Amino acid sequence: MTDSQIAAPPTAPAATVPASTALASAIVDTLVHRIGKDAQAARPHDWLAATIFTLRNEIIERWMESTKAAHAAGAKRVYYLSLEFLIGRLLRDALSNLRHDDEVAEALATLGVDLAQIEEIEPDAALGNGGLGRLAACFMESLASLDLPAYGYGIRYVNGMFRQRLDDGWQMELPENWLAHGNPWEFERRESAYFVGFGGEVTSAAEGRVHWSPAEAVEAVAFDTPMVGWRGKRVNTLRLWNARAFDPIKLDQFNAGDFKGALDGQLRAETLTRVLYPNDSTPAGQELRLRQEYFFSSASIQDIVRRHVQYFGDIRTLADKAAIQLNDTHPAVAVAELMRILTDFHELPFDVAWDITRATFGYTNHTLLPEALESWPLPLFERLLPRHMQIVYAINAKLLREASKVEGIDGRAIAAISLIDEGGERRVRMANLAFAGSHSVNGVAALHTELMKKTVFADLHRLYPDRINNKTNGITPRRWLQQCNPGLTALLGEAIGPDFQDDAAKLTALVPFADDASFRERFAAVKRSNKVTLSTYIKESMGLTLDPDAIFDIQIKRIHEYKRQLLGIIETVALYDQIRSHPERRWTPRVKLFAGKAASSYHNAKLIIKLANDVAKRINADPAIGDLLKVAFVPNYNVSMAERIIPAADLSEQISTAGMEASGTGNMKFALNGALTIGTLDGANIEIKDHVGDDNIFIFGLTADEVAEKRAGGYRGRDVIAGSAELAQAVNAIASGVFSPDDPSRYKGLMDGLYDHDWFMLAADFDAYAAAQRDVDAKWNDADSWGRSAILNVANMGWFSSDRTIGEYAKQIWGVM
Ligand code: GPK
Repeated sequence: MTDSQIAAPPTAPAATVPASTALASAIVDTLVHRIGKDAQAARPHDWLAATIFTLRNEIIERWMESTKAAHAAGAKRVYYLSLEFLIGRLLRDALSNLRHDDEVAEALATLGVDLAQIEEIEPDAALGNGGLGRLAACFMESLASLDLPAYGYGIRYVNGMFRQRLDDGWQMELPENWLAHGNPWEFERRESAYFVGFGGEVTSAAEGRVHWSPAEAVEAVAFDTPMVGWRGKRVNTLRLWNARAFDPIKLDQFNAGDFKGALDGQLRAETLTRVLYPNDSTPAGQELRLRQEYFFSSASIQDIVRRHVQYFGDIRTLADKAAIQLNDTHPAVAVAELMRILTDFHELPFDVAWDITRATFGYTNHTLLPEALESWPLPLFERLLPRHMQIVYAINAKLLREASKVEGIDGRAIAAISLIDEGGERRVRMANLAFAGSHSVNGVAALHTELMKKTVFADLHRLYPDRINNKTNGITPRRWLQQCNPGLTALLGEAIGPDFQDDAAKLTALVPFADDASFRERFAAVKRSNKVTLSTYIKESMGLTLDPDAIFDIQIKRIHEYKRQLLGIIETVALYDQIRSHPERRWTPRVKLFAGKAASSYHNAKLIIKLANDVAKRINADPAIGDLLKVAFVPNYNVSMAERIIPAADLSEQISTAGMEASGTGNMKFALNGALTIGTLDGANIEIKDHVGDDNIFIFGLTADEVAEKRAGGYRGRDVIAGSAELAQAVNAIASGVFSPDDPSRYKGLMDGLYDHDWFMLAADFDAYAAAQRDVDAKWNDADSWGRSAILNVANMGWFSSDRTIGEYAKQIWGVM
């Protein structure tokens, strides 16, 4: 055999049509027949829709296969109930997971269309506020990637998270209409519709049976979105409910000339799924919110029960075939809803129903903030859900009977365990209901889980000592490394091969490269190139020029006092003052970026946004500072913005008051992309430190225990501020209007708060934080040391893949692996 014989391919390639050409004609065909436009008339949105519809065909086939396979295997299914899914864009995710990105880019290029450009116009599906909602989205992706049959259940909000505009530095909230151009990803399932009732009364019938006749009802209609796993291995369903009136128009009223009244029911129903409450870590407390919670919980439980009975026949085996996870307490009423269906419809005895319910549910807690614990005024709960109120009482009676038998549980503990808060206005405690109704209750990072046992759930934990467990959060490395940082992904592939894409734990193969000078150079070049890309965006969108060789120091997350954006701003002001006072010193150039939304009713959070903007305005315009310090507050932070910013970060700010951030997940995204963390011993920062190593992270400040001690010991910010010249100078400058000459007293109250209570221990941590920042400068100026640490961060962050997290849930809570 000759060489030329070996080399010759068996078929002549010239005759076959390249895949991209076939794909291009498929896209044009979709454009013409589905969108109704030809290539000449098509606008970018039309190309986007045509591309998605074309890709969808393959997704649908895999989707059906996945569903059939689970059915044929009689598999147990996972149901993730969440009032929030912060999905972001789907096109790049689906293309990348199906490994079609290059092919589609090529096909579109032959049509004169730039894939990157049409990816940019896809709206973010922002059906969530922050970390909790994004976690749900990462979990959906990992469930599919691990080939686990799973459904996400939530609400199809017409208006998701608001769009943030800054007017002279003040946050303005504008509605975000993500459905304006239609949503090519969703499938309306008119056949999957359920009756959801509210109000009315409960009557007793024969043989102790009860009958609830609701005063009003809406129909819940399913909209399904495919969730594509890595390599398209599996496609799961995200099922979002839309509310619809049964009787969309009252014709008699309409004919009588009452047009508005005729459409009342429709409007009332639609209002239910119209908007996401833009609160993060604080309950909304309004009746509409409780209606939303019950609406989606009821529809989801009905759907789950229907599927189980259809596939398996016997309702008593529900817990063997269904694991329902409650994402925080927002769906906790599902516990009472399942009890209602098991007892009122399937006529199971109460105790049997209770055993099934507890075996089916798991509950995840996401915060210890006492103000965030959801509870509903009892009269409201009873008026809206009279049958559920009875069930809650019955569960409570059983719970308190059990509790009273346990040694060491006294009257105080009983009151704390009770599902009803009897102190003052009586309220239904949703966290206690979720805890009692679940076989597993988990926290989201090791410290958080320990604090759950010691604080909010101390008494329930004494009653059920085996129930609380930890599942440290994770992030999907597909979106948060491969898709958002193609440069780094390619470099990693060259160094360690492609295996890390299938198993993020394999990133540890990168460890030896930290000591390879030429690799460090290439790694630094990728980071620099990402910084240039971000700088271009900031220049175009905000008109601000950034120096890509400065440290990119970034704090992006919801604005919350406990997250301490204010600490970052005050330290910026202190640094500004130092540079001005000592221009002769060799300062390390920095870019400080902030971004995040504030709940519309959160006064201090909005004031902190304004302060960041005021500080930026003054510093950026100061000729004495030049390029040494630039500050920007980037408007309208969302998932897509995070994907743009995180790959360009050098320094990740994770500076919450210790004990207050349950986990954090942004912290994981930054470290995975090679940023070093400056942070407190809080949430998952602790575990990040354990993984990346003490030399590769900047830890500062009080521990959670020390914070608790200080709070108990009459700590006063005033005393600390008096003892720190730098801090006093910065606080006084802000308080006296240096940054707000148009309204000198604007920040007086905010700064007074630091003197008077300083609940978040900003003053207490300031000096340690400022010192850590100077350590950052020193390390930055030793490029080898910085580069080594950055690489070791990437190498050791694989454990924080949401595949690992979901694997733990699957084995230890759901029993599906
Ligand atoms: C916690 F309680 C809540 C909430 O209402 N919203 C929310 O995003 C976050 N969270 C925590 O604050 C983060 O520490 C955590 O990483 C995230 O949930 C996911 O668990």
